[in-house]
Amino acid sequence: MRTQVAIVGAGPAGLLLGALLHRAGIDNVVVEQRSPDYVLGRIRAGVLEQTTVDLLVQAGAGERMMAEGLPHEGFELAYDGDRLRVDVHALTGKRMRVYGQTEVTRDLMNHRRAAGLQTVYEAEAVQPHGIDGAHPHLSWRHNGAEQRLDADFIAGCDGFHGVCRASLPAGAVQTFEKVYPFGWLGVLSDTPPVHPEILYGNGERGFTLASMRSHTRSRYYLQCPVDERVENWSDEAFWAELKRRLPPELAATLVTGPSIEKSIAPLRSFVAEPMRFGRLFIAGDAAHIVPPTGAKGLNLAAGDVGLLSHALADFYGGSTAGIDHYSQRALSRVWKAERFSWFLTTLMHHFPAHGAFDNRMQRADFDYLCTSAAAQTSVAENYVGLPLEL
Ligand code: RFL
Ligand code: PHB
Repeated sequence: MRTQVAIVGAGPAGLLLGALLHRAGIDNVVVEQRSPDYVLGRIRAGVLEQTTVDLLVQAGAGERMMAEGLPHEGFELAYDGDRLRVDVHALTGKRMRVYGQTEVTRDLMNHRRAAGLQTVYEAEAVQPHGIDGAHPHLSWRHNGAEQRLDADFIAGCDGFHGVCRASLPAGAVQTFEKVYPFGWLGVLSDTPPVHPEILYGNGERGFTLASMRSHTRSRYYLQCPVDERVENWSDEAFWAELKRRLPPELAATLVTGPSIEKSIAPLRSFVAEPMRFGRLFIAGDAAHIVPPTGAKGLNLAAGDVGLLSHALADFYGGSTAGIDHYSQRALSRVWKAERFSWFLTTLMHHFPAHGAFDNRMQRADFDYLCTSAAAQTSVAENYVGLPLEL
């Protein structure tokens, strides 16, 4: 088999890259280790930045998102009972859109099928080869048979635990990491959201997040110890703790019901540099992880593949400038999103090791935000997403 770009991973990064390349007339094949149902079963992101929305529309996969996604013009921060609404639209002229990662993935899968593009699911032992030369290829096993895909380039969109970054020679990549001393326990339920906008709360009992997928489906999170087990949390226990952490006026109106998904995610910041090695590019969670506070992970993945699709289109148009600058351009955006996610995580969580001084610093940060238009504008422009400079 031969193609122009071999894409490893059928998450949002891989599928969006495939759709954008197809739009640019560049042939591609996606190779994924899991089944389509497994990929669709992962409940993750919910908030799309303007840039991600624009890329999905450009890719030709944005129709349902534009019809069903909920436009959001602001969000709230609550700190020990005090509430601040950040009016993102008034401060930046832009808006977010609430639309689940599952739906983004489903739309991109359907788009790929309708366009007749090839996707290999349940590929075992995927391995990139020859990235130092001009003729790289991928190998894998499918139903016991060895398979090979020759390509001009390989795009590693295979997530944090993927094979592409892991297969690079030691010393070729520098990594930066911070692990936070807590995780997020998340619940999805078919109940109306407690608040029309996304609300991040911090207080004595720790962080909480009230989000949604639609007017009838809620998504809530609670900060929990890093070694917490989901089996320890009945639905009743979750709702009771959420009520204690929400501002009392919201807790009083909370509608509860059975959970349809419950899981725990650890929080980490991670960056691998550079994002290109010869004929291999890495993009999305394969190259970087942000803690979910600030909703940057999926959006960064979309930004990376937006840059990469332009770089590859330039290459096939006769210029190597785009691929030569991909890593540096992507990382410049990535580090700013890392900074913002770390800032919002630090502001909105209870840190077990913090002393009285750190707690006063946190409170001062929140008070400053409440009283400074400049500080609110900075938060708003980062939350809605920094522009993609192509
Ligand atoms: P993915 O989604 O992990 O997809 C990678 C794909 O590669 C496959 N794969 C392989 N395929 C072949 N061979 C191998 N050896 C392979 N190894 C792996 C995997 O099976 C998978 O299908 O990475 P991608 O595409 O880079 O997308 C990144 C996003 O999924 C991630 O950043 C977000 O989900 C993060 N995130 C959020 N991001 C936002 O922008 N907004 C949010 O509101 C938001 N909320 C969240 C989140 C992540 C969370 N968790 C669980 C980590 C909330 C949570 C709780
Ligand atoms: C979500 O709805 O899952 C969500 C919203 C905002 C975040 C993270 C996750 O910052």
